[in-house]
Amino acid sequence: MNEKMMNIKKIALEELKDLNKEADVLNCKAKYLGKKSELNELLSSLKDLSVEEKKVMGPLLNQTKRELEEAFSKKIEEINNHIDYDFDETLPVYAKTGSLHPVTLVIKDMTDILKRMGFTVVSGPEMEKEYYNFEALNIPKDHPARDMQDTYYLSNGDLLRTHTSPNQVRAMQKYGAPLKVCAPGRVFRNEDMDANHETTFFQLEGMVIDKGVSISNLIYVMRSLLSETFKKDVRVRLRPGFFPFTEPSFELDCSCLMCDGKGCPTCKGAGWIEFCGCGMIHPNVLRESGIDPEEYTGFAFGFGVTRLAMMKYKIGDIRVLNSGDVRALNEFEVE
Ligand code: FA5
Repeated sequence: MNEKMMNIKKIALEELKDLNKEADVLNCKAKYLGKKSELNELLSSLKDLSVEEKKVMGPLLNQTKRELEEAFSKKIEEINNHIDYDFDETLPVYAKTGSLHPVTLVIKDMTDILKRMGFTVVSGPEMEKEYYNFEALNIPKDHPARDMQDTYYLSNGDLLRTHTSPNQVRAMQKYGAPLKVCAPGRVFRNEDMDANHETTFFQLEGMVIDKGVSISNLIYVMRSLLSETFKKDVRVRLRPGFFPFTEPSFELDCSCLMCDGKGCPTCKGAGWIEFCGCGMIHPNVLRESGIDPEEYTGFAFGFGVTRLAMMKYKIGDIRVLNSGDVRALNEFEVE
């Protein structure tokens, strides 16, 4: 029996060696390991052996079966890793060409509009120092305002920026006053996700510092920016807000374009979507960055660009934008 078993193994492995198609390997496997295979017959005839013989042959037959199974699996894996594709290079390509992401398009539109107004585009790191994200923005350690934005801290003591406002400080310290800059970028917050909250989203920061800058300048820039971005009139409302780095502070809401302000799951029934925080730059922030608040004033704003993209392209759930699902993103009419 032992000799027969060794012989079966030898022939099976020889035959397997020359195969290069998965179907052939499977046929070969059925031949040598299937129900009607010689090896299976040997296994069935174990019952006729004496107890002593069974003790020897049983494990040997099972081991041979396992070894052959492994050899067949290995061969199939090898074949699948080396598939030669036949290409017909003359066939026409019907694949859809790529398109820009809705958020990318909104950022491009908004920065183009701001550039026409004389703003310079600047940027800063996504991994940020606490100093730029908080301290220099008039949010010292243990200030309750730190809880407004749940922060991802890094093991080296830095953090993932929770907003694009650190760019205000970096720009003021680099360029001084007068200043007119905008800074789009990705930000991160450890928040619960829902239809209009993500943990990773985009903001667009803007700031203007000069002599005699006032709230009316802020309102003018915001209004022009929004009407040009949406290419139509959108209903907005400004309400008092609180940010430690601006005084006075405001929040700007846009009438929900998914439901025309009637209330829907996207705006959670409110009819309004919060778009932006803004205000006049706090004197402490100007001073910290070496600008004299007696001489200069300024305004700053931070738009939630991902929410703007939702409204512009009528995307009811913010999570779709980060899903990376091309089929979902292709559904939106993006010019
Ligand atoms: C800020 O982040 C301030 N830095 C904005 C600012 C800049 C104020 C300059 C004053 C001067 P806030 O946390 O409200 O503010 O976020 C700004 C906008 O980002 C919101 O209005 C909203 O449109 C968007 N936003 C906030 N949290 C989320 C989130 N989890 N998912 C998607 N968008 C969000």
